[in-house]
Amino acid sequence: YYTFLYFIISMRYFFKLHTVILIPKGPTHSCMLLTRTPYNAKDLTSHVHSGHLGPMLQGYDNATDVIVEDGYIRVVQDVRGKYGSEGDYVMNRPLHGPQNPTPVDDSTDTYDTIDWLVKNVPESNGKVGTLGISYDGFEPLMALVNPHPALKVAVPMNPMVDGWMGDDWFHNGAFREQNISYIYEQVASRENSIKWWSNYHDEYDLFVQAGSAGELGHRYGMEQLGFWSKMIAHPAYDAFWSDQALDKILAAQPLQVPVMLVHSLWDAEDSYGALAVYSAIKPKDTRGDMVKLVLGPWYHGQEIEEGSALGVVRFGTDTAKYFREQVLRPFLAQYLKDGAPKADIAPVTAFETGTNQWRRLDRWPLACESGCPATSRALYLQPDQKLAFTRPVARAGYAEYISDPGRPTPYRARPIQPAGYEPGQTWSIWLVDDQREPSGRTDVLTFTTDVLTAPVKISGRPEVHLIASPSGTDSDWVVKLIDVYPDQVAPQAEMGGYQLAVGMDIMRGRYRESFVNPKPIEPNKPLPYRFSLPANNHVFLPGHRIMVQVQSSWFPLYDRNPQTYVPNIFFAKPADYRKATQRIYFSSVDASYVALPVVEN
Ligand code: PG9
Repeated sequence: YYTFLYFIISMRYFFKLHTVILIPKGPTHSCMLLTRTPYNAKDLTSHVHSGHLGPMLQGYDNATDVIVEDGYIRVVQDVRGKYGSEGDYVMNRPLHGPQNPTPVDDSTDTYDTIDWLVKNVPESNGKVGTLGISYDGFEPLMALVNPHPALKVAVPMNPMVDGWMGDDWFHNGAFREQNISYIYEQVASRENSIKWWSNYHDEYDLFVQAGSAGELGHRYGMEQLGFWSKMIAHPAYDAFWSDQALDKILAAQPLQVPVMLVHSLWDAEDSYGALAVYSAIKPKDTRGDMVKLVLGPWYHGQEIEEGSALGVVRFGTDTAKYFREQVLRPFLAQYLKDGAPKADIAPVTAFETGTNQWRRLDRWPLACESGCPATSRALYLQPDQKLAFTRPVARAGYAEYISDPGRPTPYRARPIQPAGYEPGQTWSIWLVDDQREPSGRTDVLTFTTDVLTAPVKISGRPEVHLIASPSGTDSDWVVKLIDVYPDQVAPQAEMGGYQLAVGMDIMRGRYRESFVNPKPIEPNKPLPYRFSLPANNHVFLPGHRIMVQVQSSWFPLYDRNPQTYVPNIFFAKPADYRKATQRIYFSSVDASYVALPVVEN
C-alpha cells in the first residue's frame, strides 16, 4: 500500500512544479527514485486507482518490479511548463547559456526539486536516484550538470542527447518529418490537448501531397510554435544544435555521479544518445566503476517491458527482466539503499544477438569503429550485386538507379502508420521489418555475400564508405546492414529467408564535407560519403548471408531531398524536386564498402 501525495514544489524564481510522491506505508527510511517528465506525471502514477503501486506505475518509465519490490519512494514530476507545472515549456530546454538566457533549466529545476525532497520527505533516507527513458532519459543527464549532493545515481535509458546528429529530429542532417505531429502536440498546449489531425490513412500520402516539411508545418500553422520555428531556421548543425548536444556538454563536466547508460540495439527513436554520452564520459571514469553501459536487444524503452522477443526475432529468455533484476536492481541498491553490497556488474553488459547470450565486457566497443587499421573488416560492394571481404578488381564498375522524389522509397510497407504508440501501431518495432519488401524495388540496390561458412561477430558501429554520384546537386544516401537468414529456419518457419536489418541510417549529401556548412554536390562525379550505422553486438551465423542495401529516400520517416541544391530544404518548392540517376561505384579505383567492427575470435 502506498500513500499518494501531490506536491507543488517551489523552484527558485517562484515557479511551482507539480510532483507526485508515492511513499510505502509502514516503516520506511527509503531512498527516492525521481523521474522528471513532459508526459504527465499524474498519468504515469495513477494508471489504475488502487492502493497498490505496481498497477499504478505500469507503463512508461517505470521499472515497476524493481521500484515496488525494493520499496523505493517514487517521485514523478511534470517538467516546467507541462501539465501541472507552472512556467513556460521549452522542448529539451537548453542549459542556461547561449541557447537559454533565462536563469533556469532542467539542471537547476532538478537541483531545486532534490533539495526540496530531501528537506520535506522525512520518510526518505536522504538519497535520491534519477532514471527515465527517452525525453525522460534526457532529464537524468541534465541532472548531472552541477548535481545536487543528494543525487547518488543516474540511469538515463534511451536518452535524447543530440537531436540533429542521430536522435529524434535529424539523422546526419536528414529531417525526421514524421515527428512533426509530436512537435505539434507537445508544444502547442500545456496538456497536449490540441491534437494533430490528418485526412490521410496512409502517412505517405499526407507528406507527399504537402511538398516540403516546411510547407506542411505552414499548413498547420506551426510557425506559431517556438520550437518549430527554431528548427526550420536551423537545418544545419549550427550552434543551436551543437550547444545543446548533451554528450558535448557532459564531456566538459566533471564526473560526480555514478551513471548507468541503457541502450536499445533496435531503437527507432534515440539510437545515438546513450553511446555518444558513454564515449564522452567513460574516459573520466578513472576508478572504473562510475560509468556502466547496458546494450539490450530491445526497441525504444523495451527494457521495462517484456523482452523475450522483438517482433519476429526471438531471444529465448526475457532479456528485459534479466536487465531489471540482475543489472538495474543491484546497481540502484548499491548507491541508494543503506548497507547494500557493491553490485557485481561488468563495465558493459551487452546482449549478443545471433548467439542470444548476455556478455560481460570490460569495454565498448570491442572492435575498432572508425578510421581503423586493416583489422576492421571492409565488406566491399562488388559487381553482380555481390558483397565480399575482398576489394573489387575491375578498374571500373558501378550500379545505378533512378531516385524519384515524386515516388520516394517507403521506409516500410504502405500504408504507412503514424510514428506512435497507439493501439495497433507497430512503430516501435519497424526496424525489424523484413527488408525483402524494399530489396525487390528498382530504386534500391542490393549486395549480398555468399553463404557464410564461419560466424562473423561484430561489436561496435559499422562505418559506411560510399563512393557515389547523383545526377543532381544534392542527394540522400541510405545504407542498411542486413542479416539474411537461411531459406529454411526449422524452429521458426517464418524466418526462412528473412532479411533482418541490424543497422540502418541515412546521410544528407549536402553535409558530406561539413555538418555546419552544407554544399552543393558536383553532379555525376564519384565522391566519398562516410557515416556510421547504429551500434551492433551481433553474430552473423554460418548459413546466413550478409546484405547491404543502398537507396536515396526513406519516406516519410525522413523528408525528401529535392535532389537539387536549395538553401533550406524546409522551404524547397515543388519545382525543386527532380528525378536523379544515382550511381554507386565498386571498382579497384572507387571501392565502396562497409567497415565492419569485426571481433576476431
Ligand atoms: N524520444 C521520444 C521522442 C521525442 C521526440 C519526438 C518523438 C519521440 C520520446 O521522448 O518519447
